[in-house]
Amino acid sequence: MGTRTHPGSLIPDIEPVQLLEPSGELHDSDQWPTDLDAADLVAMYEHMVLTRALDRELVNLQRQGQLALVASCRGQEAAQVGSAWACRDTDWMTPQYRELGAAVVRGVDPVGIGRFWRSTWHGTNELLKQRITHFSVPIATQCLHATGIGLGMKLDDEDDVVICYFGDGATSEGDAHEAMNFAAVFEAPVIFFVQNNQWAISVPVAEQTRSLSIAHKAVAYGMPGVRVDGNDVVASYAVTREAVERARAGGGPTLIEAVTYRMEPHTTSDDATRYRPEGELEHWAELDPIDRLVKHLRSVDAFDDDVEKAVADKAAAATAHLREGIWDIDPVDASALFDDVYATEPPNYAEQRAQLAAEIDARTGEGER
Ligand SMILES: Cc1ncc(C[n+]2csc(CCOP(=O)(O)OP(=O)(O)O)c2C)c(N)n1
Repeated sequence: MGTRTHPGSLIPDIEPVQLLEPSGELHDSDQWPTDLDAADLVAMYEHMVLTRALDRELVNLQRQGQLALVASCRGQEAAQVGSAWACRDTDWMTPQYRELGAAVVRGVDPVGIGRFWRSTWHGTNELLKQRITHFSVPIATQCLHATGIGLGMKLDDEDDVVICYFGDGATSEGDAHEAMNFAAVFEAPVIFFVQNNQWAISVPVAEQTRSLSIAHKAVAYGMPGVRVDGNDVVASYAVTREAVERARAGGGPTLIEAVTYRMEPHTTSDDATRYRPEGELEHWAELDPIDRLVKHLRSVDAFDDDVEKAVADKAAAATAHLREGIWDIDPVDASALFDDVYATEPPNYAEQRAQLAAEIDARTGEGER
């Protein structure tokens, strides 16, 4: 441990890696091998469409009063699907709250995500079975979890890795810096995958940092940093795969900045017209990640009406399952708040549990907890 790499060799290109052009043309690259055939690309298309359909359904359900809040990932499907595609099912994911696409690749039941946005007490507990930690609303706390999990796996001689998702806004939190510094020093197998979607609620990325890019911050930690076109699913996959392979082989962490755009407001509670400059949405709509992949698939005769319909049918079935699942969510006992926090509960827990129960009973009447 402790070998230092010359900073000059770590400085990332400011121009993001792009393999799939907005025109749909796909380039080979010696530096970023892709090993994806047409069937893989159709499968990635399917997961991106599934993500977009579920995302829209979540927003609709929120509008109908079924969910408390939703943070849409529309526009970020390529960054999420491509990066998650580079991982295997035993690798850990530590998401922020906008990572529906990564979860879809892992094959999670979307009803679990619906439960989270419905604000039932268990949040995204069920995702832990699939090695996805809770959707994290306190931004950047998940970065510390990622480094801790990664370091633990390294000490146990496991060769799984952690992909840590966070946003450009989260890079301003101390937790993100501590996590990246610690991971680099101890060569923890973590991929820090920042989706730079241009905005942290109403704060533009230009007001978030004076760095040339977010990827450039990697130089100071002594780890490789890469900027990638986050609307290019092939490049997102390729650069993440390279980082995953390095981490799995004991080469430590990587910082990836996926340059993308949040097409919806920050959440369903936000009014983006208050801060989004005129024309910005239209500019990014031209770079839509799904349209781009479709252009390519058409150009290699891997896409037609039948493919489109088959995928649309699967997406319709998945959204119907989500909608039905939302109705079936049982109310949860509020005292579950205390479960799964400590292996051995501290003595004041029983007292606090009883206090909460008494307060709820006083407000709602016995039995309505
Ligand atoms: C620790 C903490 N501080 C502040 C907030 C309030 N907050 C919620 S979302 C957000 C911006 C996050 O921006 P970014 O990380 O870029 O993610 P995005 O929402 O754009 O995906 C902030 C500051 C929070 N949730 N947690």
